[in-house]
Parts: sequence; structure tokens; C-alpha cells
Amino acid sequence: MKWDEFFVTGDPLIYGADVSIGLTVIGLLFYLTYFKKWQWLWKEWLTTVDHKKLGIMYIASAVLMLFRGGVDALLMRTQLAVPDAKFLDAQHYNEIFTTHGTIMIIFMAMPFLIGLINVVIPLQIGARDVAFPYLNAVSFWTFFIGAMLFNISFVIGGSPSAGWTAYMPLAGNELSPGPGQNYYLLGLQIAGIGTLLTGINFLVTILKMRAPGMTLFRMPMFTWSALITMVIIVFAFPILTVALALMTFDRLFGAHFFTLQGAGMDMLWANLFWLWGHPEVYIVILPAFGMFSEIISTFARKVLFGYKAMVWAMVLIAAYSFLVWVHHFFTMGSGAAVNTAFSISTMLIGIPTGIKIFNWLFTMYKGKISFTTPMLWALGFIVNFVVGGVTGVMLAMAAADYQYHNTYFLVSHFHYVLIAGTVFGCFAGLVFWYPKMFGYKLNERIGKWVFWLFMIGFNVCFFPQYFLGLDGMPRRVYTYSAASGWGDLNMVSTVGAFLMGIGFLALVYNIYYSFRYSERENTGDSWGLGRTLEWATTSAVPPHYNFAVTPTVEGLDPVVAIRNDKKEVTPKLADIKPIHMPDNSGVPFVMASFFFVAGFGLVFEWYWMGIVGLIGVFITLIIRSFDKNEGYYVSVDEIKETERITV
Ligand code: HEM
Ligand SMILES: [Cu+2]
Repeated sequence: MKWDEFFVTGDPLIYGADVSIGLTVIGLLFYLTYFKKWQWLWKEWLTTVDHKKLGIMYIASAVLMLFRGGVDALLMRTQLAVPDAKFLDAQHYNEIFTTHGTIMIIFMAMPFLIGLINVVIPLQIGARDVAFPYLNAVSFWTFFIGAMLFNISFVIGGSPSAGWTAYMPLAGNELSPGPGQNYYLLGLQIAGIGTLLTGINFLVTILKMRAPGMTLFRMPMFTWSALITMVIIVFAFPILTVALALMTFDRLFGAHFFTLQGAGMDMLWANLFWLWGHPEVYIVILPAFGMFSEIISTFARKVLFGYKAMVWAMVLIAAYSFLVWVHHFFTMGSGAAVNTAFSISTMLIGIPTGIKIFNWLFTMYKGKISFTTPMLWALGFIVNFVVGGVTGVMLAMAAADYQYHNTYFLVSHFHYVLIAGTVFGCFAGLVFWYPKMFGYKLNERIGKWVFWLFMIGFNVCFFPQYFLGLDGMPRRVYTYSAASGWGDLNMVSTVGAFLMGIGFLALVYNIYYSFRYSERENTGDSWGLGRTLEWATTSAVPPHYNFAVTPTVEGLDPVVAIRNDKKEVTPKLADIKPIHMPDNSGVPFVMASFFFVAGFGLVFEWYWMGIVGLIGVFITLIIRSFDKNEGYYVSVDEIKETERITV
């Protein structure tokens, strides 16, 4: 391979990216060295096993990925703003919609939610940490390294361009030669290991580590949503793992699982992909449902309406999510009987989803509502998500789907559910729990600007796309003719997209502004309305052991009971006992780095490098299994010291 094949060349946009990546790296190295931050970085972050810090790193990475995916989106919208535009060529456009979709789902939405789950769930169930803190660090680093591997594709070797769905035979060697598609396979594979481990870890954490008294039906709704999501992950991700491995064999070793020759079956990929892919869309929506439940009941100052119905609705959604995958390819020849069955199963999902919507509405009914930023996101969610859900049911009618399929109508549907559901949820959760993570709130006034810019921008961007779709504009085309008459609505849509971009910048500015100017808090219940245990820690930012004394739970919404009875939250000194905590470890970071080496080697089919990387991974596994370290105890004196400072 020659150097000019190794580095992507020939495009001014890419050279711009090269320069800015170079400058950022130099800037970071300089900052870390000049301010002597290396040791801090290693000790506090790279080797941490604390769920709160890992959560914060997940969220920070997700925001970075939101930026990358967002730039992709704006590039596409710029190209589509006017007919016959020449801003991007067809190949470049294909690459951008592929990386956009993949990054947003796998490296933005999921990590954002998993980050919030990491920060909040152990606190919400009154646990010290997750069941397997070390494994949690492995999860984070494999996700992060997988994301980085995927992300460098656009400057080194070239991006994948077969769509986030990577349909065969398009994604095969003949039609997608070169390293691009390999990046997709290996980036997702490595990150997927992390996700699967997260699934197992939180499943055990939620089932086994709840505070005394917290029965299953006393769990906060966010915890329920996380539990059910983890079950979906544990069943769905192995399918992706296997499918990716098979396609890797096809591309690297000339196997014929999905190829057109050699008795391969291209539709097998489509089935495996969506057998994972549809549950995946529920993996990224259920935690958002959970967060909105908490936020709505908090700011309406009311017990969540229909708690049990909410739980069973999520259980049903999770079960159905494995029974509907064929609705993604009604048009690919399954026949009337199969289509009918999947059409019905898909529509059934609307029932539990509708139940949840009504429960949120009834929770607010006659409530004394505070219109804080998290609550605004929740209200925006309810209105817009219904639009997404209803158009989903329209798509579920197999016969009608022949019209909508692969048009902008579909594009609009899934953005209405993914943005108004998942992204609004992530923003709501971020604002809601920000004081728990950092000890101060995000500025509410700027926060409301973010909400309105983003909400209005979102509707301006995506609502016209329903009509473009009905008018026949196909998705994944890089341009269209003036004669099509699609120019005006496309221009409107692009304006909306840039409004959302401004909304995102306002969010980033808010993070900076609040860091500088927000009032620091020392109460554990920052909003004054908290209901669940994370608001019962004595300080705004919980110490690494979370609770000085493990709380006992007597019903739903324990913090409301504490507030109403004016009970003392401060732990009684006599109850404090030494606390067992795990030690930090650098092994997960090193293991993930070896995964990167292995992945990079396989992407370029440099097998020696792949083998070196995998041997490295294996050695880190061995090292870990001989590690006799059993953690340490936080002494009673130290706990007293910490609690006195923060109370
Ligand atoms: C009321 C519930 C829903 C129904 C009935 C529904 C139905 C459908 C149908 C039938 C399709 C395929 C249409 C086609 O390709 O022609 C589809 C696509 C899609 N849906 Fe939904 N959906 C629902 C909720 C959701 C949710 C909650 C999410 C994610 C948070 C979601 C994300 C997506 C995505 C990403 C695609 C298309 C992916 C692609 O082809 O690239 N949907 N939906
Ligand atoms: Cu689906």
C-alpha cells in the first residue's frame, strides 16, 4: 500500500480536517505537559473504575460524537439545500451518510444513555458501585477505542460507504473495496464487546445490589428501564457480534456467508442485521422513557401515574422488539403472508407505547408543574414523539410501505423518534443530573434557549421531509433535479438543520458558562424536588463510596418520604462502618489499546499486526487473572472527615 492510499487525499475538506486534528492533538499534549496534568489524567480518569467517572467519560465522548455526527449532517444538508448542487460528490455523500448514521446510533445515542445509566443507577438503587467495576472500565475503554478506530477512517484509509445498514452485496469486496467497510466491521465489533459487558454488568447490578427494602416494584422507573434495556442488550448484541464476524470472514478470508456467489445469502445479512437492529432502536429509546418518567413525576410533584402499567408496557415493548424485524424490508420479497404477520406485530408495539404516553399525561394532570429545562425537554418529547410513533404505524402497513419505503418519509419518521425521543432524553437527563455529577446546575436561561432553538430547528428540519417523502424523494441520493420541485422544502429543511446546530453550540456554551459562573451547591437534593435515592446523598457530588451508610427503603420515592417527614438525611455517625472499595487499574485501558492495534491491523489486512494486537489483549487477560488485589477499605475516620466537609 502506498502512502497516498493510506492517507485520504485530494479533498480540501479532508485536508482541513487533517490540520485541525493535528492542531488539537498538539494543543492537548502541550496543555497536559505544561500544566503537569499527565499524572492527574492517569490516576483520576484513565485508570478509574468509579461508575460516576466512567459515566462522565461516556457522556463526554458521546457529546464529541454528537459533534462529529452533527458536522456530517450539516454537510449533507448543505449539499441538499438546492437542486443539482456540486458541494459533495456521490461517493463522498455516501460516505457521510454512512458515518453519520453509524456514529449517531452506536457511538452517540447508546454511550450517552449508558453514561447516564452509569452515573445514576448505582446511586438510584443505593449501591456502592456496579457489580463489576473493573469490567465496567473494560466496557468503557472498548467502546471508546472502537469509536476512535471507526472515526479515523475518514483521514486514514477512507470511510465506509454502504450505509449504516451495510447491506450485502453492496458492502462486499466487489462493490466496496478497500479498508472503509472493514473499519465498520471492526469498530462495531470492538465497541460491541463493551456494550455486551455493560448489559451483563448492569443486569447483575440491578438484580443483586439494591439497597435493603428496595423490592423490584419499588425500583425507580429509570432503573426499571435500564434493567429491561440490559435484557435486550444481552439477547440482541450476540446477534450483531456473529453477523459482523461472518461479514469479516467474507471480506478478509473469502468466505461466502452473504455473497451472491458460492451459495451465500445476501438476505441473511439483512435478517441478522435487523434482528439486532430493531431491538437496538428500543435499546436507545427505553432509557429515555425511564428518564422522562422520573423528570415528569419530579417536576409535576406527583407520583408516577400507573407505575405497574409502565413497567409491563416496557416489558412488552422489549419482547415485541424481537418479533418485528421484517418490517425493515417489506419490499424485499418476503411475500404477503410474512409481511402481514410482521405488519401486525409491528402495530402491536403502538399499544404499550400509547399506554406510556397516557401515563405521562395523567401524571401531569392536576400536578403543580415547574417548567424547568428538563421538564421542557420532556414536554417537547411527548408532543414530537407522538408524531414519530404515528408515522411509524403508517410505515407498519406493509402495502402502504411500498410507497414510503426508502423515501424521506422514513427518514423523517426515525428522526422524530430518535431525536425527539433519544436525543431530547439525553439532554433532559444531562441537565437533570448535571448537579449530581459536578455540584452545580447548568444555567437555566441559556438552557431554555438551547431547548427552543433545538426544538424549533428540529421541526423545521424534519417536518417538511414527510412531504418530500410523500412526493417521492428517495433517501440516500446525493442530489436531485430542479424539475423535481423538491428544492423549496429542502431549503427549509437545511435552515432547520443549521438552527439545531446553533442549539448544540448554545449547549456547549452553557457547559462553559456554567462551569465559570454557576453557583456551587452543597445540598444533595439540588432541585429541591428529588424523589429517588440519588438525591439522598449528603453532598451534591457524591463521594466515591456513594453513601456513608447504605440507605434502607420503605416504599416508592424514598426521598419524598424523607422530605415530608423532615427526617435527618445526615448519616448517624454511630452507623458508619469501614467501606470496601475496588482499586483503580490501568489494565482496561492497556487492553483496549491492544484492541486498537489488532483492529487497525485487520482493517488494512496486515495480519501480523492483528496477531500482535490480539496477543496483547490475551496477555492483559492473563495479567488480570493473576491479580490478587482485593481492594481497600475506606476508614471510619476518613468517611467522617468527608461527610463533615460536604454536609
Ligand atoms: C410506534 C412505534 C414504531 C413503529 C410502529 C415503527 C415502525 C417502523 C417501520 C415499519 C419502519 C421501516 C419502514 C421502512 O423501512 O420502509 C421503521 C424504521 C425505523 N424506525 Fe421505527 N417504528 C416505531 C418506533 C421507533 C422508535 C422508538 C425508534 C427509535 C428510537 C425507531 C427507529 C427507526 C429507525 C432508525 C428506522 C429506519 C432505519 C433505516 O432504515 O435506516 N422507530 N419504523
Ligand atoms: Cu424496526
